[in-house]
Amino acid sequence: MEMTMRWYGKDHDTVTLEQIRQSCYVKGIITTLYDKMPGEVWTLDEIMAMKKEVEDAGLHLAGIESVNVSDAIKTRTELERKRDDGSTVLAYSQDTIDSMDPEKMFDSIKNDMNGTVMPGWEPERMEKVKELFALYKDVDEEKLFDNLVYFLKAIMPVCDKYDINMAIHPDDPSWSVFGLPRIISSQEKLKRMMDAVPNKHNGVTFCMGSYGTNLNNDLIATIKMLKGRIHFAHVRNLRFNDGMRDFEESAHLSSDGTFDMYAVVKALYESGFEGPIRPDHGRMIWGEKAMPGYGLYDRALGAAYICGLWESVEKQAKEAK
Ligand SMILES: [Mn+2]
Repeated sequence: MEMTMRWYGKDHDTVTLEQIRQSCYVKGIITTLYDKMPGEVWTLDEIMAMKKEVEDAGLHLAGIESVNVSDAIKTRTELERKRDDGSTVLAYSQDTIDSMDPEKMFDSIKNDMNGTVMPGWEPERMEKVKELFALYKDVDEEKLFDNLVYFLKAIMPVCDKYDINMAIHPDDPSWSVFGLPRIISSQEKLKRMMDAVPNKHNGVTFCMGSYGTNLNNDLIATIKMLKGRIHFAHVRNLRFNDGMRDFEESAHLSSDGTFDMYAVVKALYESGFEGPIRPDHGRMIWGEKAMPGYGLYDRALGAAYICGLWESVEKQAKEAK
């Protein structure tokens, strides 16, 4: 595996490539062309410039996240929930969602961004949310699934030719919010998608923080089922409070959250996973001011922890031979 960190580009991110490199644990960068609108063509020059910028900083361009094929919206209801130790975390509460209309939620999120703008959440785009909901009014799960399969089948010849791995990110959270359809949210639904386009280049991003939002999803069984089809992993813990639908993104450490991080890293290793891993969102600690979830310090701690787990799992497997 290659340890990576998501980077929002020098115009958006508070973290620099130089800082990421100095973490020592992180060797790869996950980024994208952030100013591209859905459907806009990426020129070869733009792609090569992005690659060069990362390589000039002594790092490797490990993957693209995300390609803007849709106005995907991610939902956390609080961006700065305070914990006892003074750190802040991203958190989600279904009660909050149920009592809110989407537009108000976007307003409250806008005020909570530490002055940063998260790509995809620009005010101009948020103003289009109404149109987006209207667009999805007649799209149910079956229709969305058919559209996805059509898209994947159409791009597979190009993926085969250039050996490009597609890695769809799961719905987050793994249940329907605001009545929008959810099709990548459980082991069963994942299997259906993998079987519909049975090509190894049609793979998934194993995002613990998303599949894990539904405690009925068995993370280890899902990793085993997806053997050979996981091309990217977001490895992160969650802590559930008060039932199943209120959680916060805890520290990566197993003992701080609900999941056994060792078991997940071990399952990834045993499935033959060789792709990039990123620590995903971090808490905001040590007074850092950054895009919620994307500060440097706690993600660096997460990267170090996951590298430690990986080394341990790998050495134990080799010793057992
Ligand atoms: Mn994720």
